[in-house]
Amino acid sequence: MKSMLNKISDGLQAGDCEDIAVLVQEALDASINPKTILNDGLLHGMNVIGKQFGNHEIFLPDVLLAAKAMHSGLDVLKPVLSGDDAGSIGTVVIGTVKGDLHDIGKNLVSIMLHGAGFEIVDLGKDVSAESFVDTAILHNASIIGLSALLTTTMPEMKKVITLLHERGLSDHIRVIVGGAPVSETFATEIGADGYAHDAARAVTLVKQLSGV
Ligand code: B1M
Repeated sequence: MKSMLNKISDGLQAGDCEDIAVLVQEALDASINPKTILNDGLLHGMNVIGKQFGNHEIFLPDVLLAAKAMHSGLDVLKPVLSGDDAGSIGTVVIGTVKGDLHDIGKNLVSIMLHGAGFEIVDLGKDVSAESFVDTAILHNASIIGLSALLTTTMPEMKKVITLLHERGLSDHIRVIVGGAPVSETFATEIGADGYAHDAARAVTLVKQLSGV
Protein backbone atom coordinates (compact mmCIF):
# COMPACT_ATOMS: atom_id res chain seq x y z
CA MET A 1 0.00 0.00 0.00
CA LYS A 2 2.80 2.42 0.93
CA SER A 3 4.44 2.11 -2.45
CA MET A 4 1.15 2.89 -4.24
CA LEU A 5 0.67 6.01 -2.12
CA ASN A 6 4.29 7.04 -2.71
CA LYS A 7 3.76 6.66 -6.46
CA ILE A 8 0.70 8.91 -6.27
CA SER A 9 2.61 11.53 -4.27
CA ASP A 10 5.58 11.36 -6.68
CA GLY A 11 3.31 11.47 -9.75
CA LEU A 12 1.57 14.57 -8.41
CA GLN A 13 4.90 16.26 -7.78
CA ALA A 14 5.91 15.42 -11.36
CA GLY A 15 2.62 16.92 -12.62
CA ASP A 16 1.70 13.71 -14.38
CA CYS A 17 -2.06 14.12 -14.97
CA GLU A 18 -2.81 10.91 -16.86
CA ASP A 19 -0.69 8.73 -14.62
CA ILE A 20 -2.26 10.18 -11.51
CA ALA A 21 -5.78 9.28 -12.63
CA VAL A 22 -4.64 5.72 -13.41
CA LEU A 23 -2.72 5.39 -10.13
CA VAL A 24 -5.62 6.68 -8.03
CA GLN A 25 -7.99 4.23 -9.76
CA GLU A 26 -5.52 1.38 -9.12
CA ALA A 27 -5.34 2.33 -5.46
CA LEU A 28 -9.15 2.33 -5.22
CA ASP A 29 -9.25 -1.05 -6.97
CA ALA A 30 -6.77 -2.30 -4.38
CA SER A 31 -9.32 -1.27 -1.70
CA ILE A 32 -7.16 1.48 -0.23
CA ASN A 33 -9.39 3.87 1.73
CA PRO A 34 -10.19 6.96 -0.41
CA LYS A 35 -9.28 9.30 2.48
CA THR A 36 -5.91 7.58 2.79
CA ILE A 37 -5.35 8.05 -0.95
CA LEU A 38 -6.27 11.72 -0.55
CA ASN A 39 -4.20 12.44 2.57
CA ASP A 40 -1.15 10.20 2.17
CA GLY A 41 -0.98 10.32 -1.64
CA LEU A 42 -2.36 13.49 -3.26
CA LEU A 43 -2.12 15.93 -0.34
CA HIS A 44 1.27 14.57 0.69
CA GLY A 45 2.55 15.39 -2.80
CA MET A 46 0.98 18.86 -2.75
CA ASN A 47 2.59 19.61 0.64
CA VAL A 48 6.00 18.80 -0.81
CA ILE A 49 5.25 21.09 -3.78
CA GLY A 50 4.18 23.90 -1.43
CA LYS A 51 7.40 23.65 0.57
CA GLN A 52 9.61 23.51 -2.52
CA PHE A 53 7.81 26.50 -4.03
CA GLY A 54 8.19 28.44 -0.77
CA ASN A 55 11.92 27.66 -0.78
CA HIS A 56 12.26 28.73 -4.46
CA GLU A 57 13.38 25.22 -5.40
CA ILE A 58 10.65 24.98 -8.05
CA PHE A 59 8.69 27.60 -9.99
CA LEU A 60 5.11 28.53 -10.82
CA PRO A 61 4.73 26.28 -13.92
CA ASP A 62 5.71 23.30 -11.75
CA VAL A 63 3.04 24.22 -9.21
CA LEU A 64 0.48 24.66 -11.98
CA LEU A 65 1.24 21.18 -13.34
CA ALA A 66 0.97 19.67 -9.86
CA ALA A 67 -2.38 21.43 -9.39
CA LYS A 68 -3.66 19.99 -12.68
CA ALA A 69 -2.55 16.52 -11.57
CA MET A 70 -4.35 17.10 -8.26
CA HIS A 71 -7.56 17.87 -10.14
CA SER A 72 -7.17 14.67 -12.22
CA GLY A 73 -6.77 12.63 -9.05
CA LEU A 74 -9.70 14.36 -7.35
CA ASP A 75 -11.93 13.69 -10.38
CA VAL A 76 -11.39 9.96 -9.82
CA LEU A 77 -11.86 10.22 -6.03
CA LYS A 78 -14.86 12.55 -6.09
CA PRO A 79 -17.64 9.93 -6.55
CA VAL A 80 -16.34 7.81 -3.67
CA LEU A 81 -15.60 10.74 -1.37
CA SER A 82 -18.95 12.42 -1.87
CA GLY A 83 -21.02 9.20 -1.92
CA ASP A 84 -24.66 8.92 -2.93
CA ASP A 85 -26.83 11.99 -2.93
CA ALA A 86 -28.97 11.27 0.10
CA GLY A 87 -31.18 14.34 -0.36
CA SER A 88 -30.34 17.85 0.71
CA ILE A 89 -30.23 18.88 4.38
CA GLY A 90 -29.41 22.52 3.57
CA THR A 91 -27.77 24.71 0.97
CA VAL A 92 -24.24 26.08 1.15
CA VAL A 93 -22.85 28.66 -1.26
CA ILE A 94 -19.11 28.24 -1.51
CA GLY A 95 -16.21 29.84 -3.38
CA THR A 96 -12.73 31.27 -3.28
CA VAL A 97 -12.71 35.01 -2.62
CA LYS A 98 -12.03 37.75 -5.16
CA GLY A 99 -8.46 37.96 -6.46
CA ASP A 100 -7.66 34.42 -5.37
CA LEU A 101 -7.29 31.58 -7.90
CA HIS A 102 -6.58 28.72 -5.49
CA ASP A 103 -9.47 26.27 -5.60
CA ILE A 104 -8.17 22.83 -4.63
CA GLY A 105 -8.95 23.14 -0.91
CA LYS A 106 -12.31 24.75 -1.64
CA ASN A 107 -13.15 21.88 -4.03
CA LEU A 108 -12.36 19.37 -1.29
CA VAL A 109 -14.64 21.18 1.14
CA SER A 110 -17.40 21.15 -1.52
CA ILE A 111 -16.97 17.42 -2.13
CA MET A 112 -17.09 16.58 1.58
CA LEU A 113 -20.10 18.82 2.28
CA HIS A 114 -21.95 17.29 -0.65
CA GLY A 115 -21.10 13.86 0.72
CA ALA A 116 -22.57 14.91 4.07
CA GLY A 117 -25.89 15.68 2.38
CA PHE A 118 -25.71 19.43 1.72
CA GLU A 119 -26.66 20.99 -1.58
CA ILE A 120 -23.68 22.95 -2.84
CA VAL A 121 -23.68 26.01 -5.06
CA ASP A 122 -20.01 26.30 -5.99
CA LEU A 123 -19.17 29.71 -7.43
CA GLY A 124 -15.59 28.72 -8.25
CA LYS A 125 -12.71 31.11 -7.68
CA ASP A 126 -12.16 34.87 -7.82
CA VAL A 127 -15.68 35.50 -6.53
CA SER A 128 -16.86 38.98 -5.49
CA ALA A 129 -18.64 39.72 -2.22
CA GLU A 130 -21.75 40.76 -4.14
CA SER A 131 -21.82 37.47 -6.03
CA PHE A 132 -21.61 35.44 -2.78
CA VAL A 133 -24.46 37.37 -1.17
CA ASP A 134 -26.70 37.56 -4.27
CA THR A 135 -26.30 33.82 -4.90
CA ALA A 136 -27.06 32.93 -1.27
CA ILE A 137 -30.30 34.95 -1.51
CA LEU A 138 -31.20 33.38 -4.87
CA HIS A 139 -30.74 29.82 -3.57
CA ASN A 140 -32.14 30.49 -0.11
CA ALA A 141 -28.82 29.28 1.36
CA SER A 142 -28.24 29.51 5.09
CA ILE A 143 -24.45 29.30 4.88
CA ILE A 144 -21.73 30.94 2.79
CA GLY A 145 -18.32 29.23 2.81
CA LEU A 146 -15.31 31.38 1.93
CA SER A 147 -11.87 30.09 1.03
CA ALA A 148 -8.67 32.16 0.76
CA LEU A 149 -5.09 31.01 0.24
CA LEU A 150 -3.36 34.36 -0.01
CA THR A 151 -2.77 36.77 2.86
CA THR A 152 -3.58 39.56 0.38
CA THR A 153 -7.08 38.20 -0.33
CA MET A 154 -8.11 37.48 3.27
CA PRO A 155 -9.66 40.99 3.65
CA GLU A 156 -12.20 39.99 0.96
CA MET A 157 -13.79 37.72 3.58
CA LYS A 158 -14.61 40.71 5.77
CA LYS A 159 -16.26 42.39 2.76
CA VAL A 160 -18.80 39.55 2.47
CA ILE A 161 -19.64 39.80 6.17
CA THR A 162 -19.99 43.60 5.97
CA LEU A 163 -22.29 43.29 2.94
CA LEU A 164 -24.51 40.80 4.77
CA HIS A 165 -24.77 43.24 7.69
CA GLU A 166 -25.54 46.14 5.35
CA ARG A 167 -28.37 44.15 3.77
CA GLY A 168 -29.73 43.01 7.15
CA LEU A 169 -29.05 39.35 6.36
CA SER A 170 -26.44 38.42 8.95
CA ASP A 171 -29.00 36.71 11.23
CA HIS A 172 -30.18 34.47 8.40
CA ILE A 173 -27.01 33.69 6.46
CA ARG A 174 -23.97 32.43 8.37
CA VAL A 175 -20.41 32.76 7.09
CA ILE A 176 -17.66 30.20 7.59
CA VAL A 177 -14.07 30.75 6.53
CA GLY A 178 -11.05 28.58 5.82
CA GLY A 179 -7.80 28.29 3.88
CA ALA A 180 -4.13 27.93 4.81
CA PRO A 181 -3.47 31.51 6.05
CA VAL A 182 -6.84 31.82 7.83
CA SER A 183 -7.10 31.18 11.57
CA GLU A 184 -9.68 31.03 14.33
CA THR A 185 -8.41 34.39 15.59
CA PHE A 186 -8.82 36.01 12.17
CA ALA A 187 -12.32 34.53 11.85
CA THR A 188 -13.31 36.05 15.19
CA GLU A 189 -11.75 39.41 14.28
CA ILE A 190 -13.80 39.74 11.09
CA GLY A 191 -17.02 38.50 12.72
CA ALA A 192 -17.31 35.18 10.85
CA ASP A 193 -19.65 32.59 12.34
CA GLY A 194 -17.01 29.87 12.20
CA TYR A 195 -13.59 28.70 11.05
CA ALA A 196 -12.58 25.24 9.88
CA HIS A 197 -8.99 24.10 9.54
CA ASP A 198 -9.78 21.40 6.99
CA ALA A 199 -12.59 19.89 4.92
CA ALA A 200 -13.63 17.33 7.56
CA ARG A 201 -13.91 20.04 10.21
CA ALA A 202 -15.84 22.21 7.75
CA VAL A 203 -18.48 19.48 7.58
CA THR A 204 -18.75 19.32 11.39
CA LEU A 205 -18.99 23.11 11.59
CA VAL A 206 -21.66 23.42 8.90
CA LYS A 207 -23.68 20.68 10.58
CA GLN A 208 -23.43 22.50 13.92
CA LEU A 209 -24.48 25.83 12.42
CA SER A 210 -27.36 24.15 10.56
CA GLY A 211 -28.53 22.31 13.67
CA VAL A 212 -28.22 18.95 11.90
CO1 B1M B 1 -0.13 29.49 -4.93
N1 B1M B 1 0.54 30.21 -3.24
N2 B1M B 1 0.16 31.24 -5.78
N3 B1M B 1 -0.67 28.59 -6.55
N4 B1M B 1 0.02 27.87 -3.97
C1 B1M B 1 0.46 29.33 -2.05
C2 B1M B 1 -0.87 29.52 -1.32
C3 B1M B 1 1.72 29.82 -1.22
C4 B1M B 1 1.59 29.58 0.30
C5 B1M B 1 2.99 29.15 -1.81
C6 B1M B 1 4.26 29.50 -1.08
O1 B1M B 1 4.75 30.59 -1.21
N5 B1M B 1 4.79 28.58 -0.31
C7 B1M B 1 1.77 31.34 -1.60
C8 B1M B 1 0.92 32.29 -0.73
C9 B1M B 1 1.75 33.15 0.19
C10 B1M B 1 0.88 34.01 1.04
O2 B1M B 1 -0.03 34.67 0.62
N6 B1M B 1 1.20 34.02 2.30
C11 B1M B 1 1.25 31.30 -3.02
C12 B1M B 1 1.49 32.31 -4.00
C13 B1M B 1 2.42 33.43 -3.57
C14 B1M B 1 0.92 32.30 -5.29
C15 B1M B 1 1.05 33.35 -6.39
C16 B1M B 1 0.98 34.80 -5.92
C17 B1M B 1 2.39 33.04 -7.11
C18 B1M B 1 2.78 34.02 -8.18
O3 B1M B 1 2.03 34.30 -9.09
N7 B1M B 1 3.96 34.50 -8.04
C19 B1M B 1 -0.13 32.99 -7.33
C20 B1M B 1 -1.42 33.72 -6.93
C21 B1M B 1 -2.49 33.57 -7.96
C22 B1M B 1 -3.82 34.10 -7.42
O4 B1M B 1 -4.48 33.40 -6.68
N8 B1M B 1 -4.18 35.32 -7.76
C23 B1M B 1 -0.28 31.52 -7.04
C24 B1M B 1 -0.76 30.60 -7.98
C25 B1M B 1 -0.91 29.24 -7.75
C26 B1M B 1 -1.32 28.25 -8.83
C27 B1M B 1 -2.39 28.80 -9.78
C28 B1M B 1 -0.11 27.86 -9.62
C29 B1M B 1 -1.75 27.01 -7.96
C30 B1M B 1 -3.26 26.97 -7.64
C31 B1M B 1 -4.02 26.06 -8.59
C32 B1M B 1 -5.43 25.83 -8.09
O5 B1M B 1 -5.77 25.91 -6.92
N9 B1M B 1 -6.26 25.50 -9.04
C33 B1M B 1 -1.04 27.29 -6.63
C34 B1M B 1 -0.82 26.29 -5.63
C35 B1M B 1 -1.21 24.87 -5.98
C36 B1M B 1 -0.28 26.60 -4.35
C37 B1M B 1 0.14 25.67 -3.20
C38 B1M B 1 1.48 25.03 -3.60
C39 B1M B 1 -0.81 24.55 -2.83
C40 B1M B 1 -2.22 25.00 -2.47
C41 B1M B 1 -3.12 23.79 -2.38
O6 B1M B 1 -3.89 23.51 -3.29
N10 B1M B 1 -2.98 23.00 -1.29
C42 B1M B 1 0.27 26.67 -1.99
C43 B1M B 1 1.28 26.24 -0.93
C44 B1M B 1 0.60 25.78 0.35
O7 B1M B 1 -0.57 25.98 0.61
N11 B1M B 1 1.40 25.18 1.18
C45 B1M B 1 0.39 27.97 -2.66
C46 B1M B 1 -3.75 21.77 -1.09
C47 B1M B 1 -5.15 22.13 -0.55
C48 B1M B 1 -5.95 20.87 -0.29
O8 B1M B 1 -4.96 22.79 0.69
O9 B1M B 1 -6.07 24.92 -0.12
O10 B1M B 1 -4.92 24.82 2.16
P1 B1M B 1 -5.68 24.16 1.08
O11 B1M B 1 -7.08 23.65 1.69
C49 B1M B 1 -7.15 22.98 2.93
C50 B1M B 1 -7.41 23.91 4.12
O12 B1M B 1 -6.80 25.17 3.99
C51 B1M B 1 -8.91 23.93 4.23
O13 B1M B 1 -9.31 22.64 3.77
C52 B1M B 1 -8.35 22.08 2.88
C53 B1M B 1 -7.90 20.70 3.35
O14 B1M B 1 -8.89 19.89 3.77
N12 B1M B 1 -9.70 24.90 3.51
C54 B1M B 1 -10.93 25.25 3.98
C55 B1M B 1 -9.50 25.55 2.34
N13 B1M B 1 -10.55 26.31 2.05
C56 B1M B 1 -11.45 26.14 3.03
C57 B1M B 1 -12.74 26.69 3.20
C58 B1M B 1 -13.45 26.31 4.36
C59 B1M B 1 -12.89 25.47 5.31
C60 B1M B 1 -11.64 24.92 5.14
O15 B1M B 1 -14.68 26.76 4.62
C61 B1M B 1 -15.39 27.43 3.62
